Amino acid sequence: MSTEPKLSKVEHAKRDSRGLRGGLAEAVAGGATRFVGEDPTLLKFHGIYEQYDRDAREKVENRTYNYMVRLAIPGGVLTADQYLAIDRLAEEHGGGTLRLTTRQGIQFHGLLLGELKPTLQALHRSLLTTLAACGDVRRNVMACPAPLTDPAHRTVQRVAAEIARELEPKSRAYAEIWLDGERLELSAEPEEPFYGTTYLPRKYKVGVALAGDNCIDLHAYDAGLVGLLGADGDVAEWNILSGGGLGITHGKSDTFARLASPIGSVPVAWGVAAIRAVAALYRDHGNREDRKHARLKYIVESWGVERFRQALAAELGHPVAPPRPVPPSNQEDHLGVHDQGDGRVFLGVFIENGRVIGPLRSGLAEVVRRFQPGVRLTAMQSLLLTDLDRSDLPAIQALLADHGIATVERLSTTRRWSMACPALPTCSLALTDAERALPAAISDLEAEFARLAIDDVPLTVRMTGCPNGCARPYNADLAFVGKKPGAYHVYVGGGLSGDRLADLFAVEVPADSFVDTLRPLLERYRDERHPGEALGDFWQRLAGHAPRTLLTGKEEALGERVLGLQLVEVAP
Ligand code: SRM
Ligand code: SF4
Repeated sequence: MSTEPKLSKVEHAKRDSRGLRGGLAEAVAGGATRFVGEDPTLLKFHGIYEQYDRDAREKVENRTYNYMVRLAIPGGVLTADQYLAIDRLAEEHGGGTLRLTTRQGIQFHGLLLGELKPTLQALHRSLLTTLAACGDVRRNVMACPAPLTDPAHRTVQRVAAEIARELEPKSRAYAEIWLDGERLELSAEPEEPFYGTTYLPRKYKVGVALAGDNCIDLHAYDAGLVGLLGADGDVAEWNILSGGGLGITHGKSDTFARLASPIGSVPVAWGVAAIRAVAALYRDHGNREDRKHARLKYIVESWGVERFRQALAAELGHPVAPPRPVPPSNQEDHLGVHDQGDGRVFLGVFIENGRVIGPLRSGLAEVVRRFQPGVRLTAMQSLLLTDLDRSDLPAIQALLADHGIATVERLSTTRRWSMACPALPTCSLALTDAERALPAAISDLEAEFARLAIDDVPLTVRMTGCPNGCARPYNADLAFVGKKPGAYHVYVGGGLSGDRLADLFAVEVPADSFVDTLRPLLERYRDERHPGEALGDFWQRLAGHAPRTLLTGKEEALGERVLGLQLVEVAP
């Protein structure tokens, strides 16, 4: 009997794709209206997803397919010209809307097949790419977007860009299919010396942060670097994190959300190589039979930290010391006005659920056109206008106000740190709404938080249309995860530090019952919280168990049980 693993269908599709080419060029050149066979799978490596309008509820044979296009923007850094080019494309091909993502990327929705090539060409002319924004490769590399001029922040941005380059796919298929063979640096190297013909087992998400500052929510990713500062104020060493990931399947106890573990530490010069070495371990040891268990987190969980550290050191060819202790981290959202450190300021603008549309879109474009700021995307779906003269702020703020764009001072604590994924009608995996449902749910929560006078402490509220975790619900103070049309599992107990997972609080709660379901907890929070204690911290104290780093798809809902208990005082 053969002992060869039975590779998943996607593994065959990658291997047989001739370097991600498949039949994509023929479909584009031949004026097809949709891609067929394995081509939609290959398309993802080019940053494109096939979708259809789920609101139309059409039978499969009647569906019109359209395409979501995702940009990978390392560290979320754009020039004014690049932002304006993206804005123009949103008008021409994206149905008048842009979507800022939870990983400092941007998406267009609803393109027809014939619009893909002109869109990718226009992006390329602006030095932007969709290559590897999706697919079984390193995804958009994240880093703190604040344009602070101290050496450590500059290092973090530089290293994110280096990792992005180091692990960029080398296949020339993207240039051939979409850019008529043109490429910024047309390479004579063999294709994919690192990835090989089957790439990685699944996506590989990476971020670069500084100790104490986790604005990119690093614990949710496959791998990350946490910079530890030396005496000169620059990064001297990196802690390496590995094995984070949030996707679970409802009802399946063998799928889990997991926070990344601190694996070890290396000198600053070894950071990029360490992330490449983690990718190599993943490439060589990941599960290629069952895509539900193929993320790196399943390897780290089964090997344990010690074995993973040893394997990493061997792959890297350099010792990996145990991880250094780091201070507790916070997630700065960078909204409002801040000094950059070079005499200029930046302004963080809240974008609800990342959706840039209508007057918000035209207002932002006008500010960018007139004042030519840099634009940086946050990991919370918002954006920063950078390199501004302080004297221009009143005019910029007046222009934003004219377009109805709220200043940070006017946001409630409930809305300010909220995020939802796109879900319906574009996402083919959505079980229910998220982006369209969260604003109303936040309004209900805002009213209840104000009534109970508990609206003074920041908290993260997140919603997704399914358990895949795209808006990172499982490490939020409060989260709603779609279970079926109109109903959500409710989770409580994460927080702004992003370094612990929530508990399942209640199951299948209709959106209009969130407040009623949460009221007993919120009333106890009002009566028993410590000064400044966030809702997630309070829940942890109430539940009295060790903070979770693992959350499976099949958990007991703890709401009623915990609320029936006496408050447990946990030593600080
Ligand atoms: Fe995601 C799949 C949207 C961040 C976990 N994600 C999808 C797809 C492409 C649906 C699909 O496969 O057909 C969604 C497209 C919806 C649409 O209509 O636009 C989608 N994910 C998003 C975005 C746009 C959500 C947002 O509100 O911004 C984010 C794009 C980021 C980017 O610029 O690259 C996005 N996705 C995430 C995150 C959060 C993060 O990485 O910070 C996660 C959880 C972390 C993780 O990866 O574990 C996440 N997305 C998933 C998963 C579950 C993966 C798993 O290991 O189980 C899927 C499903 C899959 O891959 O099979 C998925
Ligand atoms: Fe789609 Fe689910 Fe991701 Fe939301 S969490 S975008 S519904 S895959």
